[in-house]
Amino acid sequence: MKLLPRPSRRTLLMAGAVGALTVAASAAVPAADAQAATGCAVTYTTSSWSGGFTANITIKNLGDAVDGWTLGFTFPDAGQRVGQGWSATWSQTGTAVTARSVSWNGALATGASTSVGFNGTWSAANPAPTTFTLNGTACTGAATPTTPPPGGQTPVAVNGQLRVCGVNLCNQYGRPIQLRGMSTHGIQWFARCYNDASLDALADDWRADLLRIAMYVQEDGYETDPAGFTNRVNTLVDEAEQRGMYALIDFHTLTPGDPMHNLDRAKTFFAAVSARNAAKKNVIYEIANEPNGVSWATIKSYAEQVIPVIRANDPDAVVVVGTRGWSSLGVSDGANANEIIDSPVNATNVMYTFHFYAASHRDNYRAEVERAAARLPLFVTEFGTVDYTGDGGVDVASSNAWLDLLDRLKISYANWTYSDKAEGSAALRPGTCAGSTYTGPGVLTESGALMRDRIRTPDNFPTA
Ligand code: IDC
Repeated sequence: MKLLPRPSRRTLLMAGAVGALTVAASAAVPAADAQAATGCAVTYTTSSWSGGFTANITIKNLGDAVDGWTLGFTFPDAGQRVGQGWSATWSQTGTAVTARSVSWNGALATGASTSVGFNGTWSAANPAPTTFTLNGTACTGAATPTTPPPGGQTPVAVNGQLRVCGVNLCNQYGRPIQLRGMSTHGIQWFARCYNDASLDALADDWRADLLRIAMYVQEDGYETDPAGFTNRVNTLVDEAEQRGMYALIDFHTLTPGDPMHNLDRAKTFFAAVSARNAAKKNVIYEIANEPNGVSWATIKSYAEQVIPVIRANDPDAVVVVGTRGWSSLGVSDGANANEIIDSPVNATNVMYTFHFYAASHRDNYRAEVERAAARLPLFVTEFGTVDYTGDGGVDVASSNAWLDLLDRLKISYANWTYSDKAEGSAALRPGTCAGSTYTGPGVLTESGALMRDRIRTPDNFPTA
């Protein structure tokens, strides 16, 4: 697991429930999550008679606490059947048997046991099953050891508090770095995709440095429940921190495109998240996803009103400012980066957003990014391997041209999206988030496979 020894999840969340908005700590605890350390021991005893038997099974959880469990095993003989069962919901397909926890025995603390059983029938023979699994982990009697990340340290442990130096994002040693990671889809729609198992996969299997938390403001997002969405964002900041990943808090304005429409909401939201997360080193603030139909002067004015709210609480955090024409540096509006270069935001430690969709935005956009990158600190907080609708086929050649450019210029990026939406930009195949497996063959789309290959290459962060 890509994590250091950490305090318990519950303690962290309770400690974090402060700030301008009061939130219920209990609401921040995700339900039914798979845990980092897994392990279990099972005893299976039977009393049998001709054609029938009773099985009593004791399950001991040797891993982290679980909230909801599934026990699996396979009957050795084709004639063995589960009949009436108790203390679990039983099902059988062929010789494979599954028992799911019920409401009163789903929560199993580390070291805790619970007993279940059933009456069954047999024909030729009635041998005991040899292998059991709990939430997918084989019950070998030992907790699965957590493996340190490659190199032994997480991205946040190596790089610490970030700041802008010149046109670069720099780490605690003042050296330029590039963060590579994934964006959530809208957390109002895809909350099920962000759980312990999926975030472990992002940190450990993808070796991502960064999780962008896309909190839409409209479209059933923040404006419908400010306290609830603030709480959800804070929880994901903690989840990223526990895994040593940076968290990019995205105030996902999109429609309407004028960020001033959401100025008051932005002030309220950023006051809350900056107060609550001020002491953390892993937080970056993205104050307006994609301004559109609006001038750079208006975006700049918005930024100069929101940034002081953040700085009042969290003076040293990096802030990323959206740009004209859906964060195209103005190119999609027929302009270019000169308007920003000529009139930058009046604040320090600020970067500018550039977004692209590889099948829609090609050479002329790449040329402008390369030109602007010599003058402005840029952060690609969102991009797709597909077209600007977020759907369609992956443009492999254009995606690789973009990623090669960003790598060369050390421009940080987050790919849209780490979700299982049925659209080309999603990294996970549809249905993935209904299960508990986020690694291995079968979970990634074409876009996901391409992005994982790019993101998991070694970072080689400078340490001096
Ligand atoms: C798209 C999603 C799509 C969703 C739509 C609704 O991919 O599933 O229905 O938003 O808002 C952006 C935006 C981002 C878009 C994405 C693809 O920041 O919200 O997501 N995109 O259209 N800018 C350019 C493309």
